[in-house]
Amino acid sequence: MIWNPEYESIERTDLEELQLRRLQSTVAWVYERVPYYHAALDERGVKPRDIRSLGDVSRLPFTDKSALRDTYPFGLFAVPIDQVVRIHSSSGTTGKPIVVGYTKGDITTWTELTARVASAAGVVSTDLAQMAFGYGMFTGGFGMHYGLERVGATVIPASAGNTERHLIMMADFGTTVLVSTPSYALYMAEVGEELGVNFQKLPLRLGLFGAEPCTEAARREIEAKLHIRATDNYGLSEVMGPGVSGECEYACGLHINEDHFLVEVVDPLTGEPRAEGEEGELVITPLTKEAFPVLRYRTHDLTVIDRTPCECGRTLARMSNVRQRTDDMLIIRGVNVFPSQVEDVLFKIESVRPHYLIVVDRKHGLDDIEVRLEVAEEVFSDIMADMVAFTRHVSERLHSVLGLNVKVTLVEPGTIERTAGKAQRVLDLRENGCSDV
Ligand code: DLL
Repeated sequence: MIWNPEYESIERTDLEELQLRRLQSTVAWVYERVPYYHAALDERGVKPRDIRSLGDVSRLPFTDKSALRDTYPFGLFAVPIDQVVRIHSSSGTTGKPIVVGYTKGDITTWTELTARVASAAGVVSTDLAQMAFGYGMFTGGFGMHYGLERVGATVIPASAGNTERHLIMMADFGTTVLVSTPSYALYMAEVGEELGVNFQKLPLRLGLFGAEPCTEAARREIEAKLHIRATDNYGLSEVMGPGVSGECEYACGLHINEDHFLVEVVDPLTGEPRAEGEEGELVITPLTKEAFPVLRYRTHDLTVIDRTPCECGRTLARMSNVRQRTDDMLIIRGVNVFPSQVEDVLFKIESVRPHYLIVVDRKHGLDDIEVRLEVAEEVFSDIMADMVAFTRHVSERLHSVLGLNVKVTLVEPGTIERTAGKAQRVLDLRENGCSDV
């Protein structure tokens, strides 16, 4: 169902007019209220009145995570703290966390946008939606919660973790929708299998997954194991949280809520625009934020935008599923490696389970890459030669794609750490220099 046809199916020319008006107000809003942006715009010689077309967005400065860190905690807020009704924060991997704030109006907008995402995925008012995102500083739990309630679904605010309790509630309450990261859904499937849960018999029918990449193989595995339809939705704290984009029933990209977010795709190195339909880094300018508006936020997420009409009737552009970030890239002995490339190879091999860890280390000044891989029980055969052959096979496949020798270590099912949140696929021991000799 289209939650808000007036906007989700808006004529593109009307949309662009609306976006321009909103962009103009946003630029004026930050210029007047946020000293950081006042200075950044002055430095570029740009005044709010200079924004006369959507193309003028390129005259605005980019914002990177560092600006949020440097102004920690509230330096980029555009309203006094007494008008802020909620804050969230994202820890990231290094340095200070970033803090984002919401006015009452922002919460209303956020609710509307997560309601759209839930509705596009297929949630209806008779659904029982079980939340397995954390309620806390992470935007996932609260963000999706409000939207689901808005659609009229019954929300089960179970939060992240305590997998057995999740499974019990799922069966006892007759949960129909699961909201989580895709890796946690896989973990639930695994624990469920161990506990003898028959997912086919449960009313569970739909998954709203987001907050981390999900390969096609992982999606298929979730669908097969949980007997549900899996959908993807995307967002980031810096521009709101979940609610930026989500798949409709045609699963051909994620519809971006363009009336609230102006998107650009740029060359990650130069910041220059990429041609329509080319992959690049997604840059987002929220158009209606009050407390925490940012200009041209560099997401570091790689995607392709498709503005052709979708069969569902929404006119909003679609972004392809985000598989990798520009800052995910590992450089190993001078070779560029994206974790998603490794994952693609692994998931094409039968008997490989969707749990792996890439370990990068430096020994005697040389980088080493190891893939620790969980495989099905039957691969752990009594015949050593079979295991050696399997390991060699995986290693050769990785070599043919990456052009690197990769040490492959088979580990028993269940030994790679599971998390209730975002999966950690890479352990880079070079960063802290622990084993550099
Ligand atoms: O992960 C917001 C969110 C919560 C989105 C729940 C969807 C559902 P952050 O913790 O700030 O916010 O992390 C944002 O996570 O820049 C992407 O790299 C990644 N990410 C989020 N959604 C997806 C997705 C939330 N569907 C960062 N596919 C983003 C791939 C995703 N990556």
